[in-house]
Amino acid sequence: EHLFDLPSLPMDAAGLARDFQRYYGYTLGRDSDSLAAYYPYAALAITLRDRLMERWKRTRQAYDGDKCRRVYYLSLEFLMGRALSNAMLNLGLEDALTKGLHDLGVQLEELAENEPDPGLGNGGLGRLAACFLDSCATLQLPVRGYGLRYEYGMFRQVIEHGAQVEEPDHWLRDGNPWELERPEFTQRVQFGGRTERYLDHRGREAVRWVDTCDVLAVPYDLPVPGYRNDTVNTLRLWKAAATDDFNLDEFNAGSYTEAVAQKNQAEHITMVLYPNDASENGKELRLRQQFFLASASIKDVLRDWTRLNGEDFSRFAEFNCFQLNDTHPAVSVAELMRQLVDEHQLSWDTAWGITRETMAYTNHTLLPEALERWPVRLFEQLLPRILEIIYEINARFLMEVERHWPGDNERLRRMSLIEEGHEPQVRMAYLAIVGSFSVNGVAALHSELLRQGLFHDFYELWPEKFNNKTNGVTPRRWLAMCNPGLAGLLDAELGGDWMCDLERLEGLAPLAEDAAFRARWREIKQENKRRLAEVVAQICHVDFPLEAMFDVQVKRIHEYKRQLLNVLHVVHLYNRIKQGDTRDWTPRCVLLGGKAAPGYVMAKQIIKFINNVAAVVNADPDTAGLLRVAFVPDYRVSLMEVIAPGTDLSEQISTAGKEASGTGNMKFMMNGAVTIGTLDGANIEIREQVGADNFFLFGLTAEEVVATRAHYDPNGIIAADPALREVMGLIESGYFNRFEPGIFDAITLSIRNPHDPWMTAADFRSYVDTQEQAAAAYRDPERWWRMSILNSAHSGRFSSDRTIGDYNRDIWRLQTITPRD
Ligand code: DL6
Repeated sequence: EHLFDLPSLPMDAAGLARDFQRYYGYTLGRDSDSLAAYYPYAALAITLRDRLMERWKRTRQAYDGDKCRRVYYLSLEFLMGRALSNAMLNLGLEDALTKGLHDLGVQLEELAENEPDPGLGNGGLGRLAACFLDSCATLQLPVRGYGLRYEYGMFRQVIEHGAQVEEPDHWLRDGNPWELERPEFTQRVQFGGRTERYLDHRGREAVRWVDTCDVLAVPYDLPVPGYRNDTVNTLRLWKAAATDDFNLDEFNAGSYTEAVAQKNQAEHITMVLYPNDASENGKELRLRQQFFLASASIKDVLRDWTRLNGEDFSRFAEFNCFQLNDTHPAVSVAELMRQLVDEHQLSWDTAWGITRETMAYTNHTLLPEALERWPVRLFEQLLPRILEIIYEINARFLMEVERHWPGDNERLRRMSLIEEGHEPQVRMAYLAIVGSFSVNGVAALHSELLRQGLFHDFYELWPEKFNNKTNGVTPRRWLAMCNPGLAGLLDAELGGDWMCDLERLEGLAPLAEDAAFRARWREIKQENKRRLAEVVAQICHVDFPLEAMFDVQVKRIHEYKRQLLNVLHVVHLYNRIKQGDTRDWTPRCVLLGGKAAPGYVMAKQIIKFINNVAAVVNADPDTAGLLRVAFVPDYRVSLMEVIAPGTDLSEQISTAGKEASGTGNMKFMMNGAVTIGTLDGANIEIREQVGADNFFLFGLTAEEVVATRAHYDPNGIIAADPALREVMGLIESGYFNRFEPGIFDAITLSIRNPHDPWMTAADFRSYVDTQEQAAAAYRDPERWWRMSILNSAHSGRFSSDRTIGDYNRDIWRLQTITPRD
């Protein structure tokens, strides 16, 4: 028993400094000859991890002791960002550590910069998962994340001659001080093989999956601290490892190299994150990753269940809920069925009842190309038992459809989990819907479009399953941590703890009328702009004068997000400068950033186009003091932490009906940026909150986009609008690619294409006019800073604490659990 009785650790400056020194000198064995900046960071990380460790254990014990209902958030992506500052903030140790380290001659801020920024996600969906975990811990909800421990995260983006080049990101090279390997909870995951019928011990016909190639799933746990509340939840990431036995077989047969090759194949599963955010790419390895996550995580949960309850599953659904982050883990529906039926001998009906009461599915996209389908043939080879189960689910489901709509064969074909055709496919979204009790979209418009469009048949069958959960972001990272200047002001004006009750920002609204307060607000923004300008100067070698309006669009590069529309506006401004039309000019610094999926040719061309335009604009002396353009390479969480606080104008300009929600829009708003945007995703709710006067709205609505499609005539629009005609003329003349003829032809052709799904030309005029209004507002500082304050003031709704509260009220129904001493 004494073994488990740990003494409490000191939380004061001297005690922290002592531990830091000990880890640096003893545990890591470094001294003055070690020049690597990594080790001081690692020593501090261990110092903090120790402080989390006791709380982590107590949280686990509280959950076990209470035998409470729990949620498992299954996601192929968790884009956590750096852990150190977050742990420091949540433990309330910033001041003590700054002092303790200062006494040792170490600068905390510099040291924190040496933490790698783990990129285990593509963008919105992965970062949302991270914000959710933060909120769950802060709200003291028993939620565990399950994901994959990719050896290589999102690629590092380098820009060479204006074009994206991908470099591997070996983020684990120096180790990861935050993770705790837990080999004792290793699971075994099956692949391949065949199925076999047999009679079980009760003489009932049963199925087993045999002759499989197994892979081990080794868990690595990461602590997820709540904000100053002693709760530390867990993110469990699985690493693939070869089993010893199959190595041995090969080895004994004298095929050493083959044995090693098989080991490599097993370990490949968690080698790399697929860098596609909005298109499925059908690779076998990706399906392996999905099943690996599903199978290991469900086994982990069932192991825990049987440890406490034996083989009695009658109350399983009451105590467990799996939230599927998009369709990536949707194979979990079939895998839970398989484990319950084949491994725990439940009847089909009992197992199906449990599955349908435990699974909940979140959809994150309306783009048809992002909807996952897997070839039946691939399932047959890789997961033969899972395919049988999917067929059985489908057969029973189609009987239900038939009962509801007798004789409606067209509907049966539409709703089937199997898309027939020359290469039959499994429709993963339908599997997720059929197997879940809840289906949600991530913003009001998105959820409505799911009900009325993509999932309409299913909505007609089960209207009660469908609901909306508007996204949110954590105000700890996205305000308190990344914007210390503003956080200090909020502390002073609103009292502490606003970051746990973000609606309290409403208290800022009356202050927007106070000139002295506006002046302080402006000073803080200017300081944040200075920080951002420093980064831009350092990385992009472009000078951003602080009095200019900082106009920012950072997100994945995708045609539907319309970075092109932004660049057309830049070219228009440039053209005006060249024509001497600079009356009432607002100096502007346009910053863009984002990664293109490596196989997405058009997105890569857009990056090249942005960089070429930037080079021409910035090199032209006529633009001095009027216009600057920069593309910041390798956009990632830690960069956004500098970008959001330093932004004046937030660009949220997707084609209406295409962006499910957006979450960058919320980060900018919280930090006092004003949005220029379309009526898309959560923009609509942002505008509702802040009021139409404090939001620059432009463009077609989702309905108008659909209605315009049949008679869309971009060439007519271009011909009729002199400004757009000149912009297109300039680009088509090769002005931005003098020595690279033809490289932007695909771009201009796409804008001129009557079938352009993103309708860039259609929104150009209203975008340019609205940009002009934004520029005019910026020239009126009192008006601008009022708008800026009101944006922060009304951003409370977009705290992920509110979102998680909504999930919990409608879907999860968890009790809060407080760890005890
Ligand atoms: O819900 C998080 C985030 C939304 O804010 C974005 O609007 C949406 O594009 C993104 N979706 C994806 C695509 N994933 N899939 N499938 O990242 O989700």
